Amino acid sequence: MSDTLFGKIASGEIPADLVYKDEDVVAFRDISPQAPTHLLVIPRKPIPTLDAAGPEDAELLGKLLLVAAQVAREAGIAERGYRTVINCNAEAGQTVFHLHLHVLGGRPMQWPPG
Ligand code: D5M
Repeated sequence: MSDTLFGKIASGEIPADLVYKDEDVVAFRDISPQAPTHLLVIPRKPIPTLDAAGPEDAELLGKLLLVAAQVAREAGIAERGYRTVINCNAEAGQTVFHLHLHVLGGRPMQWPPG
């Protein structure tokens, strides 16, 4: 169930540059940063996509957002601004099928995104 790359990072089987962890959520630096600060926030629960989340995950999804805001503040990107992104499925660019929230900051962002 947790044998994706991010499941293995959550369990500690594969190392990552962790910035936060608790019983439900882990956050770490993206290995291929798209901004000066690029963090990933994941649930320990192996939910493959946002589309696969259900009502039973409501509290966990809320916690992901709160942890994203916390790690953004701690990284020093909150005051100037940052972007959160969840890519859902292939056409949106999702490559790792363990739900993850990107936190990007430290440079001006463009809109619309590519
Ligand atoms: O985002 C998947 C993201 O995962 C992408 O930005 C690269 C990142 N990635 C891939 N492997 C690792 C490891 N080992 N550590 C940290 N970050 C990693 P997606 O939304 O699925 O395209």
